[in-house]
Amino acid sequence: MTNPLFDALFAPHLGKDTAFLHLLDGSTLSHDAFLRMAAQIGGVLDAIGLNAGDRLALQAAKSPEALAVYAACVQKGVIFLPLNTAYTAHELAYFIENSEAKLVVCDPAKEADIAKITARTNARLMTLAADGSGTLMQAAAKQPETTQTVARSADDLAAFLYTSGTTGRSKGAMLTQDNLLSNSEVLKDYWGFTESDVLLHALPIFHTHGLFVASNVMLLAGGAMVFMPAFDPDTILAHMPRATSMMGVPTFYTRLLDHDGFTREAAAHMRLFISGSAPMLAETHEQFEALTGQRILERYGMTETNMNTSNPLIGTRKAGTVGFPLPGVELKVCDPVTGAELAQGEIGVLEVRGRNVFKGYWQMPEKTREELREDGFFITGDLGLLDEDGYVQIVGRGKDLIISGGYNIYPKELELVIDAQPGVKESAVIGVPHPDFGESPVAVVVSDGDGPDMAQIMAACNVELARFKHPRRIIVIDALPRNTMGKVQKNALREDYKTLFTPKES
Ligand code: MLC
Ligand code: AMP
Repeated sequence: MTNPLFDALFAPHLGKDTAFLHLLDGSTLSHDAFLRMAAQIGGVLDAIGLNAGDRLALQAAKSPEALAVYAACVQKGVIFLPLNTAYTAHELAYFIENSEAKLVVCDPAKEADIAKITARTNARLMTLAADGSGTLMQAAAKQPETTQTVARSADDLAAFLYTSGTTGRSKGAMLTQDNLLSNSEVLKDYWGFTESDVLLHALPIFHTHGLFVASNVMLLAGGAMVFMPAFDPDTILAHMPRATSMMGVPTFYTRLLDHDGFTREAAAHMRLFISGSAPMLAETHEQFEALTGQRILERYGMTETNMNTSNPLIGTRKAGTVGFPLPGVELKVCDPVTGAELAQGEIGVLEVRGRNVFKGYWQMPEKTREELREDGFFITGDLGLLDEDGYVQIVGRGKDLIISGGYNIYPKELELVIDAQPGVKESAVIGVPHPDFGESPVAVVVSDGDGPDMAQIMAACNVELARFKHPRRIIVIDALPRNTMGKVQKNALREDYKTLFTPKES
C-alpha cells in the first residue's frame, strides 16, 4: 500500500528517536513521538468516520499537536484545510461552508462562535488549545499509537489552501500529494537541507511558507525545528546558537536588523537565511550583509504553485531578484494581453508550469480556466522580467493585491465592506509602503451625504475581516481619480500617499 507523501515525509521516521521539534519549554519531541501522536489523531479521524477525500478544517494556535493534525490527514488521505488564526467567524463561515468540511478543529475560545457555523453545515466540531488540551487530544489519548496508512496516489488531493481573489471571493486552491512532495524534494536539494539541520521555525503553519516549505522540507530532510508559537526577535536570538538556518518573511529580517542583539557573532555559525512571501528591499539585503557578512537567499512562490524560483545556495545571490526557476519549473514572461512569450529583459506577467502547480480552485471551474491554461501554465499575476544573467526579477503585480508582513490582503474584500457603510459613496483601498510590514492598506473614501462614520467602518471591519486586513488609515477625499474609461487610478492614489508611513526622502 502506498501513500507517496506519507511515505516520503513521515514513514521513514517511524521508530526514530531523533529530535524533531525543540519547544520553548525546553523539551524536545522526537520524530517517533510526533508520529505516534499523529497516529492517535488518525485514530480519531477513523473513529468519527472521516474518509479519504473528506476535508478537515483547522483553526488553532501553532503547536506540535496542530502539526500532527496535518500529518494525520496525510496518513488518512483526508484533505487538510489550515486556516489563519486571525480569521473572524464571518470569514470562517465561508471557508467551512465552501469546503464542506466534515470535521472542524478550533481553539476552545472560539468554540461557541464556530458551533453556530457547524450546526448549519452539520460538521463535527472538536477543540485544540495552544497547550494541546481540548477534545481532540482527549479523544486521541484513547487511540492506539499506530494506525493504518490509507493508500493514495500522487494525483490525490492533500490540502486546500484558501486564497482571496481580486473579486473579493476566496478560492480554495487544491493541492495534490505530488504538488507538495515534488516541491519539497526540489527545495531540500536546492538548499542543501540534511538531517544535521536545525531550522528556526517562527512562521505560522497555516500558509504555504510555514507548512509546505519549512515543515515539509525539514520532514523530508530528517532535521529538527525550533518550533516557536510566533516570531519574536528575542526568542529567535536565544535559540540561534543551536540552529543552522532560518526561513522568514522580510519583516522578520528588518526586525532582526533593528535588534541590538543581532550581531555578526550571533549569526556566524548559521549556514542559511531564506526569505520569501513578499518582496525584500535590496537595501535590507545590503544591511544584512554589512552586519553579518552573509547574504539572504530570496525565493519566490505562491499558494497555487508552491515555490517557483530561488537564488542559488552556491553562486551569486542577487539582491532585488528571486533567482532562477527551480529544477522542474518552467517559467515564461508573457504579454499580459496576448499571452505571447516576451524576450529577455521585457516586463510581462510571469507564468509557471511544473509538478508544483496546483490542480485548480475547488468548485470554481471558471476561475480555474481564467488562471490555469490548458497547457498547464499558471498565470501568476506577478509582473517581472528575466535579467541578463537569467535571474527572475519581480517588478510589480498585475493583480490588485497588498502584502503586509507576508499576509495577502485583497483590496476588493475591504472595499466591499467599506462601500456598504452609511455615508460612503465609494472607496479605493491601496497598499502604501510601510517600514515594518512592507506595505499597509489605506482606504481612500468618497463621502456620500453627511460623510462616513469612521467608528462604524471600523466596527464593520472588526466583524467581517481579520485584524491584519484592516485599513491602517482612512482618508476622505472629494472624488477618486479616474482615467478616461472611468477606471479608478490606484497608481495616482499610491503616489499621493506613498510617504504616509515613511518619511519623505530628502
Ligand atoms: C500581525 N498584525 C499584522 C500582521 N501580523 N498587521 C498587518 N500585517 C501583518 N502581517 C497585527 C495584529 O493584528 C495586531 O494588531 C498587531 O499586528 C500585533 O499582532 P502580533 O500577532 O503580535 O503581530 P506580530 O507578531 O508583530 O506579527 C507580524 C509578523 C506576522 C510579520 C511576524 O504577521 C507573521 O508571522 N507573518 C508571516 C506571514 C506568512 O507566513 N506568510 C506566508 C504566506 S505563504 P493590533 O492592532 O490588534 O495590535 C506565501 C507564499 C510564499 O505567501 O511565497 O511563501
Ligand atoms: P500567496 O497567495 O499568499 O501565496 O502569495 C503569493 C504572492 O506573494 C506572489 O504572487 C507574489 O506576489 C508574492 N511573493 C512571494 N514571494 C515573493 C518574493 N520573494 N518577492 C516578491 N513577491 C513575492
